[in-house]
Amino acid sequence: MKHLLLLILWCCFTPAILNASGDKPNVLFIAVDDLRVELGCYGQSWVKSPNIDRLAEQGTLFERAYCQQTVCNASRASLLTGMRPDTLRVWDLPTHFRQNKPDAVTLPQLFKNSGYHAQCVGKVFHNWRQDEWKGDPVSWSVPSVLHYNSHGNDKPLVDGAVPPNLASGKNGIECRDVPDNAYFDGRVADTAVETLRGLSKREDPFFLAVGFWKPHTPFNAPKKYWDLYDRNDVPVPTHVTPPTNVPDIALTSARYKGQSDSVELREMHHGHLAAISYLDAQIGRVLDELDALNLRQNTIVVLWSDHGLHLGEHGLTRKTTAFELDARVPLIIATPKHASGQRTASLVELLDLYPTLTELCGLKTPPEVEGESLVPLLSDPAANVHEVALTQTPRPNYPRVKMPKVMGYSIRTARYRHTEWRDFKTNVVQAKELYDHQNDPLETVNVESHDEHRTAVNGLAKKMAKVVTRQPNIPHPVTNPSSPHMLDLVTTGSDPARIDFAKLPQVPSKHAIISDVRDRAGTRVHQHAYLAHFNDRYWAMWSDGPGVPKPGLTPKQLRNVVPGHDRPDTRVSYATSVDGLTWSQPADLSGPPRTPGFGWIARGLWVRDGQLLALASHFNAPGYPGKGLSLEAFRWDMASGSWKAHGTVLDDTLNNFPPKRLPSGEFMMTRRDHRQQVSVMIGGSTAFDRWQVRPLASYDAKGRPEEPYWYVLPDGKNLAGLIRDNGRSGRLLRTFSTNSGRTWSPIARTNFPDATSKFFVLRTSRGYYAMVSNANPRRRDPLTLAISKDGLTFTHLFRLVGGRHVDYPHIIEHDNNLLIAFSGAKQTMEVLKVSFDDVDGLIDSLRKP
Ligand SMILES: [Ca+2]
Repeated sequence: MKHLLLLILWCCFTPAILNASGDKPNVLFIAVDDLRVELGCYGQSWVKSPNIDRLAEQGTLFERAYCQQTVCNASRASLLTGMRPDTLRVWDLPTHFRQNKPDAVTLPQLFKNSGYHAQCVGKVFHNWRQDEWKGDPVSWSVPSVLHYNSHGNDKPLVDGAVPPNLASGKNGIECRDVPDNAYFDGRVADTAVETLRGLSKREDPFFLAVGFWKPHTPFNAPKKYWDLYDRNDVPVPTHVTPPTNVPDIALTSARYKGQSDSVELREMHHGHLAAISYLDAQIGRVLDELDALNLRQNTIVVLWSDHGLHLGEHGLTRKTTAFELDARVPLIIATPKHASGQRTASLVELLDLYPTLTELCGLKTPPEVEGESLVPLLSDPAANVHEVALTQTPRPNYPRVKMPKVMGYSIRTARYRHTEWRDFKTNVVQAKELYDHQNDPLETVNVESHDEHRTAVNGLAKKMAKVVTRQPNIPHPVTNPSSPHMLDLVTTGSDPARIDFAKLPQVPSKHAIISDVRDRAGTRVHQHAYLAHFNDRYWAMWSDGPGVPKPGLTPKQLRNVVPGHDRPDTRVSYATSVDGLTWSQPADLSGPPRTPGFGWIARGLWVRDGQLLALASHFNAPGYPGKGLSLEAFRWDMASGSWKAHGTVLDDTLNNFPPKRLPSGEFMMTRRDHRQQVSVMIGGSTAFDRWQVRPLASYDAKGRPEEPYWYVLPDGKNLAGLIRDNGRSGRLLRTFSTNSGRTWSPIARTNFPDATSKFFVLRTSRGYYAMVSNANPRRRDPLTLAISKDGLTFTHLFRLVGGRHVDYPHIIEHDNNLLIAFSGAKQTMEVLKVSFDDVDGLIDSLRKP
């Protein structure tokens, strides 16, 4: 009855729901570059910005809006992903946010994924110097246009001869009598107008981002915009020296050392105003078109600038400071549903735009988004969403793919700006600033040490501590390879001691036994499981040798006790299966050892050049040390249906897992030699036996590295190497390579628990990394599955199998399943078949609400 009622309700309401989604508002998202708060609508009456002023009258103007970082790339990446620069680890120009957060869902991408047509005209994502990415193509429904270039390339494009430059030409300043579309922004406006006309005919709602390049330097607006101003009336800054008592670190090397009223400074400000008016005219054309197409009543218009600018003030030119002039930005939001002509003095951050727009359009905000929705302020401009607004800037001010040495964190309250310069590694405060905007709006005196502000300083330090929570020491292959951060579970966080191995969520699976010698009373051993899928069949291989029963135990007890192993005459066996669950009878692969007293140890299946190779090391038993060690290959001969000796892969080698492709196209695998030194072998592409050996780690290093494994990180370039620690630290060790395995960073001990037994990591077709290991440092029980999105930090830990001794896992992926092989008490060869949908279901069930 209840279901019937639900069905009736569903039938009644579905058309209404569909209709409602069809009424979603459009978004016109206007980005401008380096526009500080210098506009008519912000009270600077000398600025001619009639179109932006008109937009402000139609919507809500934010008087205290602040960017997250005072430089293009970091500010834009933060706004467009909804994450702070420290979360993204993007503080410079060359780093693209997807290098660190490959799965970030950007604001336009979320709209695209929610049924919107998302399109980009002009500079929206920072892109220059990120040639590999050129914006963020996955964010948009169609390729971006006019979005990728350098400001320096914005030279006049006209028919015939270029009219003469009537300005000085210093720093690219130009005043030429050319049409608007001689420069980038005129063409951006032309294209945006054209695009709006096309979008007005579509059924689906749109998210149109229009990114203008001005008033970023060079100041080269067409002459008619220069003519709007009389140079003699152009206001120039009165304070062209650094604030009193300012710490050096607050300044940058972009200094202005001239007088407050020099010819040079006056021209610069004239050019800046002309650039603003030129920008304003282009924005006006786009807004006029929106009105002409009757789209305004269903379109939300947002205008923002990525950060501010200095033009002589404080003796500085350009940006990347923590001063108000760089941190504060114009922000206007005009919606059809909220009152027009509103102004709010509430503190807001550009980070807030993401959740504001999702709320306005009825979309679900991703949990990673760190801003606050500003919708309450649109309804009530006197409301508050933030106690403080946080802006940051690193030192050096352009760190270029390196970790910043110092970070300037600056908070703005209604009255004060308080800045702390902190050592980025230790978090120790090196310098402080305080500006009292009530008495000193131009920030001319740092009053941090003034007695009358003592109480304010203490309160601000507390507020700062609240918003600048110390980020975990997040790993990065280039900027932070020594970080220990590898475990950060959604359930119990980063402390491995908090993991309750008895209570891990169980992964559903199908189970099968390939081979079982537990009825041999500990006289036989099965270990070192390896899998492959080749020629429509699953293949398994393992070490199969004599065992030494533990004395004094009954045959029943011996079933679950690991026998002595790695004895002479150990051989390699194999079996095959069509479905991964029903296996053929085990059969001999290696034959007897070639030298008396030696044995074979299984080392993995390698599909190379359309052939299936089985790798096995020939070793001097017992154990692996000693001369005569070699890695040998066997080849599956299809014609005879048997294994043939194929030759020596490399002498003095015990690899850990079969070779895998590097980004360079070569193969690589990790190895140990007979002296237990750990290295990588690179090559294998021109011939199966052609390799170069490079050191990975040695016993001289910290810890006792053994059984390493490696994989390519999501950036497609850098490698992570994980190593178990035979020194019994109980943690996995980690190293990174940024040059395809040729050199590796110093080994760091991570916070990921390790039972000092073999483990394996697979990058799955679902995008995440799956690691199967013995994560319980106390015993080889259970076998666990750990999941990581970025290959650096593992966020989920599940139980695969346990209640007994289990080890030597290997995983492969085939046909939407994981097949996981392992050994039980070193006397069985077993497999688990796990469906990706079940793993996804487990991950979803642990998602934070
Ligand atoms: Ca900028």
